[in-house]
Amino acid sequence: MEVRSRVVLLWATVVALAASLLGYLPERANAASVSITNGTDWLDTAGNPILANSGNILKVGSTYYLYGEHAVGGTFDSVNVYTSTDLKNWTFSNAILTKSSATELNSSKIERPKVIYNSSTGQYVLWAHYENGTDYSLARVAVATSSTPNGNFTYQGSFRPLDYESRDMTVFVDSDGDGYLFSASKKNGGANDTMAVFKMNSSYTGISSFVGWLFENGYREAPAVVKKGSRYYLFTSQASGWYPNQGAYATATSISGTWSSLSPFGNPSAFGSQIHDIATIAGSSATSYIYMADRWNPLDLSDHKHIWLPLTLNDSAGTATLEWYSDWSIDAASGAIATPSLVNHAEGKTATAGSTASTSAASNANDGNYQTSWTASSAAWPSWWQVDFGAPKTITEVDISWFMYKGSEGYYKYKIEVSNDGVNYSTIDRTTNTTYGFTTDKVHFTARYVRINLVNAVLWNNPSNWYTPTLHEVKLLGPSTADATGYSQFASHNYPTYYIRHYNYVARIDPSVSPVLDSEFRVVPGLGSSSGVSLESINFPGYFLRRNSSNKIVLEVYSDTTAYKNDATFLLASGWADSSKISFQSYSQPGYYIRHYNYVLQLDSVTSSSSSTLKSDATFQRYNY
Ligand SMILES: [Ca+2]
Repeated sequence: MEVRSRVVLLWATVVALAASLLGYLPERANAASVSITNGTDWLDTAGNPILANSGNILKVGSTYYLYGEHAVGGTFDSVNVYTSTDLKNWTFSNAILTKSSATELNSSKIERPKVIYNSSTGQYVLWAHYENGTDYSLARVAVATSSTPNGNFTYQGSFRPLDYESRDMTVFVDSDGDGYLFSASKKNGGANDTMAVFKMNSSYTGISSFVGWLFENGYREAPAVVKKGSRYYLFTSQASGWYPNQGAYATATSISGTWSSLSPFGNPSAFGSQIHDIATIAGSSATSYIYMADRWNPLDLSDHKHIWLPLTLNDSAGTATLEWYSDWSIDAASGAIATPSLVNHAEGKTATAGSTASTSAASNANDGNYQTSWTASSAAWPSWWQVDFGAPKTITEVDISWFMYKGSEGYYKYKIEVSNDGVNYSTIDRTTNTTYGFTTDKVHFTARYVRINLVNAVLWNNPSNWYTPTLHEVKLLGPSTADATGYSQFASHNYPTYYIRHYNYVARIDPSVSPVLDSEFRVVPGLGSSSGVSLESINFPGYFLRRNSSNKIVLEVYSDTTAYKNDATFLLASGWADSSKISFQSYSQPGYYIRHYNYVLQLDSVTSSSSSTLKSDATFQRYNY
């Protein structure tokens, strides 16, 4: 028993260590847990893109069915269904409705498809927003049915519910079996001005009654409904075309109301997404809720991303909270969710800015509140905002919530500037950004100061940028413990007054290095493997020494790729020429070591039979500070 408990303890330690290296809380380490990664292109189990936009998830037995639409050139192609048992690995099952399923689907729009199950008829019923192929004038719903969740659905036609306009919509089956339709409708003369709620007939194939209006003249769209306990939550977006905006929700204890007023959730762009459903995952130990959303690219509608985030519904307060996680995990069997244990090192630290409007302090951009913002004193560009951690922190992700004006949306060209001394800054160039509302950058640096340089904003409808530089929130995420806080220098074995330094992004050895910062490096855990180390420049934080394709050693900004990380990782060995010193073996080129040649650092194969000159050239004395 004693031995067994020690083994268990050891294994628990290994799991906890592995989990902490991955940035996840060690609790709920479970083989069935899968990671959900946002902002990437999701592929099915055959390696093809998951073509299922703005749909929903239905569970039948132990299988999850993911439904969604696929459009080609802006017109309807198919509603597709994928199956999974773990909510991550999706296998294409069928195109349940296609443009060939009915004449009126040949040239049409089918948006926001939702499939529900009617237990009294045993039928699966698909509802969707239907339009002709050219404009949004019809404002109808379409209905199709099937006796299986992934069969070829039989088209039942399209109609306006009780003759009301119906554009963005969702359907909801209450716990008593009653079905409802929520639609962006028209009450006072404007398209989508007011949301309408309808009760379905008992077979869910039509509408039996009008329930009521919601958010009069609020121009809400993208409805999604979930029920927890006795409370209903209705999530919506604003109407702003394909641009993201501030999501908001209302609650009620009866579908007929009274509904609360709207409260915001997430950041001012709903993290660059538009909601389409809330999935309820009822597991063996927990019931969890997944915010399912589309990240549309207004510049290229064929470029679409699935955004799934854990949604927190607070029973006692009746509130909903949505936070961004680039990666998180869920166990479909238990229902348990795990989120990264990353720390927002920016929050509450000393913030300054190039200029500040009187009521919009720099500290508003790192107060943890997405609604408050720092604003510059004038519309002059560029501008900057900076935070001082007070000590070096390791940052692996930069999440920025940007200001946008509805109807005149803009994306930002920016630079992330990083410094250890507040004097010398390195640059992570993001002036190529075209993502609206919310940006998330995978980075890796250890430094004390981070400055966001707001270079320009590009407004889709205006060649001149009239925005005033504004940041709602800057989150600088990283592990609680920094990679390293000191630095090292490395002297050549055979030229002891010559030190490894970078010069014009090339690594070499020189005497009397000026500035001396060029010869100072943080020795941090290897980016590609913790069995090795990586060397991060002190005056160019976020830039590491790496081998390039010519086996030269260069200084290059971190890139979140396996190739970069492996090429920037070196295994420390006892020195070839002096075992009290060190040699650096390339992690990606085993058997190759850093050596100087004509004062420039490169990789060469070194073995015990190598010449003494080569061994000397590949040996260095390390000094720690
Ligand atoms: Ca804020």
